Amino acid sequence: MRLSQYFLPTLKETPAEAQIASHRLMLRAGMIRQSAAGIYSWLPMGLRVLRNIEQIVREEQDKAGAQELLMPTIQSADLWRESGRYDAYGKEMLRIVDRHDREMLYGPTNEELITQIFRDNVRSYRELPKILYHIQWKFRDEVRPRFGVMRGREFLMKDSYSFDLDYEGAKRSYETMFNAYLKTFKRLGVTAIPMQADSGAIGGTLTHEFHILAETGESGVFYDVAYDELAAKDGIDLDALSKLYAKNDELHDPNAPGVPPPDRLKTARGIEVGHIFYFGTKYSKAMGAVVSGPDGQPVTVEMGSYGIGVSRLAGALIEASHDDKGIIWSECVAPFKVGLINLKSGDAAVDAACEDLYRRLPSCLYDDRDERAGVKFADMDLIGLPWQVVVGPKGVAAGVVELKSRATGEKHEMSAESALARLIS
Ligand code: 5CA
Repeated sequence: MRLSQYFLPTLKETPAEAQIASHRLMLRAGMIRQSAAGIYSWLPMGLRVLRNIEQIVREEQDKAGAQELLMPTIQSADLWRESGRYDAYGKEMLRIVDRHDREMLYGPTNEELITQIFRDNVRSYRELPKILYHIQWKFRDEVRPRFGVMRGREFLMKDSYSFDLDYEGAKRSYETMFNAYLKTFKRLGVTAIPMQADSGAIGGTLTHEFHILAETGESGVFYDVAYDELAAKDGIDLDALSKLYAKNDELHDPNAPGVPPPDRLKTARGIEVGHIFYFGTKYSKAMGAVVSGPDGQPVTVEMGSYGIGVSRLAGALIEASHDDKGIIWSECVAPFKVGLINLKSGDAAVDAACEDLYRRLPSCLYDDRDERAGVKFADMDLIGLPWQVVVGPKGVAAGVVELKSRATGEKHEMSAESALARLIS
């Protein structure tokens, strides 16, 4: 992509409404624009990141054996009356009336709809277990939408739902998702700490939240220092991990059994990027999701639900990785892998060297604008692509370009061919 043609409205000034780094940087780097309180448009640069996050989440769900489907955003109020949540959900639910005066709503989550789909289509225990998921926009009329996409009213969620014949099966599904979450966050380049949680409006007995550590996190977290040691290792030892103490500030009790001694107890702030629930037959019983068991008797299925805040993750990853100049993307979610800077657009030799690199780099944003070098450097640091290749008249004359790592700031001069060899792997 040529920057001269790209729709990338960057901002020099810090937007006054943004209180935290990720919100400021997403606005400044031309990723998002607010359209109403807590409702955002994703501009091309932001959408690329969102899609990359979504794809990693999708791949790990697929690997875990979950199957993707797509349910609508608009749901019928009657469905939610079956579970009793239509009244219970309160003001956070956006309620809509259609032209026939039928009550509808913009889905804040999908337990009811997936239970209906299951109940209408699955008859026998032989079809179990099943884990179904979708990646879809949700709406929750939050009292205080804030921090940009981190607490929006409209947001993108990956939500999975498991169906099993009995508790043992449901627990296996829960563990499968628990594992998939650890792998997902690891692939995204962050440590997410699973902690025992409160089940809130979803209901249930077994539930974990996954928190990315960041100073601006909304929740206080208390956890065993051994997490940091385990996270540094390559393979994740689930058994070891699940025995460690980790609680958010609402549930932390310094006097409870199992709390590590003060020198082993870490306090930090966390961003909740995932939340998983086992809730047994809460919805299946209320809505009649029943299969025939091995002995022909009807069995009410055991369920769980598993959410990841996909759009929240875009902000959370920036909170976890930025500096005073801008965003620092890891390669797996970066909108482009390389930013190519032409220091003298219009100079025939520099243009030719850049065009050649641009043609051969598969994921490259080429700054071909007629701008000062300082502006180009600042913009490239702001948008945070992992690699920068800088091409100027002196370098071209000497047969070298400069390769810079955004994360470390390290710069090396080398031939264009060596730079290409390093960047195309
Ligand atoms: N049905 C369950 C699991 S599928 C559920 O809705 N869980 S949840 O309420 O915890 O939401 C799942 C994830 O969505 C959260 O962990 C969080 O990362 C994200 N999320 C929740 N509310 C918002 C919001 N207002 N803005 C952005 N992301 C949100």
